[in-house]
Amino acid sequence: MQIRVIGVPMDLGADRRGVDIGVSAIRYAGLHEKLRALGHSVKDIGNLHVPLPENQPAGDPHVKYLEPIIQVAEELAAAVSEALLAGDLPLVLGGDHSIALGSITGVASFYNDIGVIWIDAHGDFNTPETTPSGNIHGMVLAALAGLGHERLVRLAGRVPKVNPQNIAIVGVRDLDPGERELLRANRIHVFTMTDIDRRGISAIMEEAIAVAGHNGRRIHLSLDLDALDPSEAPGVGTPVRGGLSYREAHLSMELLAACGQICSIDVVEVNPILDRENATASLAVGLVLSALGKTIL
Ligand code: EXY
Ligand code: MN
Ligand code: MN
Ligand code: MN
Repeated sequence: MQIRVIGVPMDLGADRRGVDIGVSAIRYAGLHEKLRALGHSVKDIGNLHVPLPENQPAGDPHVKYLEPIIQVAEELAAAVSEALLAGDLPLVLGGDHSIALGSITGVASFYNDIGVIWIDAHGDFNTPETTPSGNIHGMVLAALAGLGHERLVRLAGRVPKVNPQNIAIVGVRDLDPGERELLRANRIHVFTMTDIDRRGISAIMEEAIAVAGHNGRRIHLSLDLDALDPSEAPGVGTPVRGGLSYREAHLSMELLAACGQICSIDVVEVNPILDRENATASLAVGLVLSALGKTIL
């Protein structure tokens, strides 16, 4: 299959702490060569332009850098749906998790009904009223479910909405009080590290795939590298101890590859400034290869 690589050097959603250079770090980790070695062809369209505001945003501090994030999301949505129209699998490289607003909007505009598997230590389900930081990378899933700032919700709602019941979050271990309530009230399928410890990642991923991919629905995979334990993935913007092991993460990807329903992938929150010899970027490449069938004989 042709993989269309789209770089989005965005770190405004994470308040500018360096995840924008994660895009280059992932490419330097041998992404193209390794995808080709797996038998895929690669079309890399380079990086979208991300405006760099000079200083702290003048707007609402509860949604920092709203305008440039929306502008990039619009462009990314167009690039992703164009890739799908060409029969390619869009592989979106972040950059912080706010870019998923664009990638998922693009996928939803192409497929009428999609599921989302969101692998993350966090819920990313805050609104401007509940956010402790004003960082939009912590609000995107709420916006995709129709909650939060009206400009973010409107962008996501512009296309067939992602049904909140088709969303599964895996790896959660750090929720804010407000988002916990919103996740509960909206009956989002949240699989925490407690669930994983109790039932094992295989059972959890089978259930998450059943939720997101019900009736053969296409699935968008949004992989936040902070879902892994910081001992495996130190180079992330918001590390949280007690995450997925190396094998739990790879088995998750291998099960996703085996289900055959993945239509698009985000890889986000790699922060080379905090990394050790590009280990996290290399891990990200390895996980993408597993999601694209590396262990399927
Ligand atoms: N829940 C915290 C906030 O909303 O600020 C931390 C969010 C981190 C988001 C990273 C991308 O997963
Ligand atoms: Mn406000
Ligand atoms: Mn995230
Ligand atoms: Mn996260």
